[in-house]
Order: sequence, then structure tokens, then C-alpha cells
Amino acid sequence: MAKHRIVVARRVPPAVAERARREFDAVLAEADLDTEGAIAAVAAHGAAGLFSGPRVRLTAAHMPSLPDHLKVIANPSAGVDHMDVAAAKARGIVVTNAPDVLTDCTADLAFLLLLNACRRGHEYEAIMRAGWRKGFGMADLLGVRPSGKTLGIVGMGRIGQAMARRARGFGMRVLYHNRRRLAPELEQGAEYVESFRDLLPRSEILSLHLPGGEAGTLMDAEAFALLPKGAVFVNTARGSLVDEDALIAALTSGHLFAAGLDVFRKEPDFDLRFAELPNVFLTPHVASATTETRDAMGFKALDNIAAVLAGKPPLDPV
Ligand code: 8YV
Repeated sequence: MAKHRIVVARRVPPAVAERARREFDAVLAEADLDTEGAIAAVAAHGAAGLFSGPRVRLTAAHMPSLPDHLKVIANPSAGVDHMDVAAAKARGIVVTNAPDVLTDCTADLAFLLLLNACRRGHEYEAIMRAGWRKGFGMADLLGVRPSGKTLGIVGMGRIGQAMARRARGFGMRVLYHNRRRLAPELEQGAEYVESFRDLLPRSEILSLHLPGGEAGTLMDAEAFALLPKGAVFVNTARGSLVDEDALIAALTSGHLFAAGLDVFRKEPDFDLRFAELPNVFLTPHVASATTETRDAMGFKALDNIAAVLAGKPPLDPV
């Protein structure tokens, strides 16, 4: 049987490219395509499947320009806030994502940010790379001890739960806010706080684990002000959840001790004021960036495309 024609609109790891070529008649982009580039490639190659990415921002206005031969858009990410899923479905196109496989890596990176923010990772490293050679007194360069602190988790899905498990290993008390309370066996010993506003004053460290999009700007000036003085803020979810002016003000005034950030309102050209702040630990949206996880995310997208083009239900419908 002839292989299905697909467009892979992103540069992918070698193992994913190899599988795409083996199992499909795959057109692989040499650089990440943007929205227009992806639509043009799908049309030019008569593709039935699109392996998409965050630069392909398909809005409702783009739907009429998608050709009828396109049956499935597979996102190798958990988040799908870069596209209008309802509009694509209304156009008769199946949309899938890649949950589960990036849970542990995202929680690991959130913890890396948490520890570096609490323990001044950026400043210590900068001192070493500048050659050190200067004594620091007993009262100098002191961080915040994570163990014994209360961590507030906003969004207790798979990643939030994985974060709670890690926090317990570090001797932290964990609170969480979620649309619904979880079944006790999923709570990881964390305490449910029904109101987001009530969670904030109790969270010495706050970490976001909810999808972007619908939640809007959750962390505004009022929300940051409700955190206790000296709190630490961690974001591996989405930059759209945060009013960055308010965050910078809270970090500059000393209301927040520090922040650890992997995601920004604008990416990759993030607000460079963050880079000037010593009390921020920054990473370039890399929570899922390990070989194991990126391979698994790519394979999931290919598995979803294969299922749909074989006339079967998708494995991860959105
Ligand atoms: C990135 C992510 O999208 O899965 C998500 O929602 O934010 C990340 O994994 C990454 O660029 C992978 O495509």
C-alpha cells in the first residue's frame, strides 16, 4: 500500500525523522515552518497529515485555506494554545497532542528552576565563571531553604502531580488549586485549596502547571501582592498566564525573593529586562528538551497521524 503523504513542519530529532521517513511519504522541513509556510507545504505536497509546532498558529481565519486532503494535525506538545482546535475540528480535521510523555521532564525542569531560584543558582554560577577569588562572609549570598517550605501548585494535572511528588521528596508541604479536587489517590498527599486567591498567601513557593489560553493572565499585580513577602515563583507552563510587568515589579521591589522561568509572553524574543535581574533563573522553553522525551513526543505525533490515516480513532484527541 502506498505510504501516506505528511508534512513535518518542524525540525525533529534524528530518530523521529527516521521513523517519519520509514512509515510515511514524509516531507521534512529543514527549519521550523510558520503558519503560512505550513499551509503552503500541506497544499503543495497534497499532505493528509501535518506534524505541527508552536510556530504554526492556526486561527479560525486560516481554516478555509487548509486543503480538504488534510485529515489530521498532530501536535508533538501537550499544549495546543497555539491553534484554534475548535475551528479545526469544525473543518473536519482531527487534532491531537502529546500528553504523558513530557510529564516527568517538565516537573524535573520546574524543580530545577525552583532549586536555582531558592538557592541563587544564577548568581553562584556567575561568580564561579568570573573566577571567584573573593571571600564571602557567613551572612553573604544567602538563599532560601526549600525543605520545610509550603509549595503551592496551580493546576494539578499530570505535571502538577509529578511536581507534588518531587516536592514531597524534598520535605515540602504541598497545597494545590485545581478546577476540581482530585481523588485522594491522585493528590500525592497535597492539600486542596478551593480558591486560587486563598492559595496565594499560603504559598511560600508557587509553581504554575496549568494550560495557557483560557486561563488568561492569572498572575497579575494583585496575585503577586497576595504571595507572602520573600516568595519564590516558578513557571514552566505558559508566559500568557503572567503579567510580566507585575512580575518584574515584584522581583525588583523585593516582594518576591526570586523566580525561575522557562516560559515567556513573547518567545523567543523574551523581555530582556528579565536578563538584568540577578534573582531570576532563566531557561529558554526547554522543559521537554531531553532526547528521550523529545523522541517520545515526536513518536506520539506520528502514532496519532498513523491511526487517523488508517481510519482508526486518534490516540490523543484534543
Ligand atoms: C514545547 C510545550 O511545545 O508540550 C508543550 O506544551 O510547551 C513544549 O513541550 C516544545 O517546543 C515541544 O514542541
